Amino acid sequence: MANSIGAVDYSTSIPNNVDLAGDRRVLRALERWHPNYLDWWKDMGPEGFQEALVYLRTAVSVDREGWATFDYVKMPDYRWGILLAPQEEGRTIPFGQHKGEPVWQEVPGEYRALLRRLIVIQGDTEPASVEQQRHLGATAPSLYDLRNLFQVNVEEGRHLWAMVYLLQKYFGADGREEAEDLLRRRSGHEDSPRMLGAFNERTPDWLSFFMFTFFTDRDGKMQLESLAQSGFDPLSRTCRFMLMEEAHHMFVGERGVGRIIQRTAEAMNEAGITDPYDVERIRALGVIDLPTLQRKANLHYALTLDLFGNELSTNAANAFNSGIKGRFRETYIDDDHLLLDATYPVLRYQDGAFVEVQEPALQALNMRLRDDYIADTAQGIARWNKILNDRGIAFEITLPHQAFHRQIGTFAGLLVSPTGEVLSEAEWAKAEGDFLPSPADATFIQSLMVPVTGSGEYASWIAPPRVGIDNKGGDFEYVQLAA
Ligand code: BYC
Ligand code: FE
Ligand code: FE
Repeated sequence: MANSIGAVDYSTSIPNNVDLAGDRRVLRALERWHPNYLDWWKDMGPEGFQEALVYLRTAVSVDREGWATFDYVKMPDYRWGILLAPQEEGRTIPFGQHKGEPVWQEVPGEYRALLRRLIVIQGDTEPASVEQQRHLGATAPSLYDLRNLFQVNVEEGRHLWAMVYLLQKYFGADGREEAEDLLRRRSGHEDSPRMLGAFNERTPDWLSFFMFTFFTDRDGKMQLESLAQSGFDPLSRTCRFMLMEEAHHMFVGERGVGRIIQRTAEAMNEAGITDPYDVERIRALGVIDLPTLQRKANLHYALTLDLFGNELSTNAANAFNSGIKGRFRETYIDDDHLLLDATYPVLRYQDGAFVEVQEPALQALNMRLRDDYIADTAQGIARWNKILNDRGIAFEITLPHQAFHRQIGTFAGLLVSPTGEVLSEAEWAKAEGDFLPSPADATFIQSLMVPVTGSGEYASWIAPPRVGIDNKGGDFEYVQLAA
């Protein structure tokens, strides 16, 4: 039995700390869903490598200390479990019209539809990212990176389980249907695509993968932090545990790009190249030039900003007012947590200029979360730039203007350069290749995507990590490829 705090019951087919053994209805529903999940994993999960032994982290506890163990596992044998952060005694709803009331352990009837929709959207992104990344194993730059890819993949799979548990436990028959649909939609599919834009884009190469985990998994962090504030306690507890795994995903992205930047800087210095725009000579060194990295960053940043929805949103206002979705670090914010009279500055394009307009704060919650995201992202970008600065390379990665290349919200339809000039169609067409990855960039990056599978070997375009995973070295055999 899972009775000590944090302990997870591994005796049942589905590891959990929610006493599934004592909840036959939900256990049976999940056991029925499980084979469909495995079918999905085999069809849409990592291509190849299903027989390989991967040195994976598995969550075995929800205690902050020592919550995971590492061991060689075949991915289909990964123990996808249902883990909720421990219940906090006496927790009250931290915001909205029910502020101060005890949190809900059951779904409040009047908010059922709203809650279900948010859980489904969150759930939909998790398998989508696995689908987007499924071809990358074939071109991994090292066994270390291959292992990190698969770690991210199995944990995104577990995040799907986390949302499916909530649907099966709290939403009865329609929850069961939603759980099936989460396995039915496909990233980029013409007829049944994933729900949000960025999750239908391709992740064609490892640079895209690292950019995605840096930029888009960070949207995951922001959204999960907001849902972790929820007055619906099971959602809050679920998200709090997911966030412990999420940190690794962003680490993979930040350090992945960081190691690429490092390698490029070192190769430039060794070859005596000081001009970062001397692209042909830099590419000839087998490394990725910095302007190409900037264009990739531009693309992933813009796609990710779209995930915050419209700047002004009644959905967001309702979710906050009803205590379902809070703000980033809600409990640390010093205000009334009701926002009925508050305003918030929202960026707009008006009369030929970008201006901030004060809007009702409740309506502007998507904008606020996007601002928090931008600040969080900027810290990672600063660490990338330090790598360049430390090696004397005169180049700075920058975040493009918020209106650049947007498809959702008030800037959709505007043609805006990364530095924030509004362009004509002709100007855009002429400069697009400087702003966004071009077909030529894609061809060049693809030319570098050759697998490197020897222990301790790394592709020409990426530096080895300073330290490995679980205190192992960079030359540890992180994946034992099947004979
Ligand atoms: N693409 O009122 P609005 C992660 C829709 S990532 C397509 O502004 P709202 C992860 C919108 O649904 C985190 N459609 O919307 C990362 C709405 O449709 P309906 C995922 C879009 O609700 C990496 C309509 O436009 N979690 O975990 O205020 C790897 C009106 O918009 C998009 C969440 O997002 C778009 N980009 O805000 C793995 C949290 N944007 O209802 C995993 C849950 C908007 O009128 N979701 N629309 O038919 C939410 O909180 C909100 O649904 C959103 C949208 C913030 C996404
Ligand atoms: Fe996730
Ligand atoms: Fe993630």
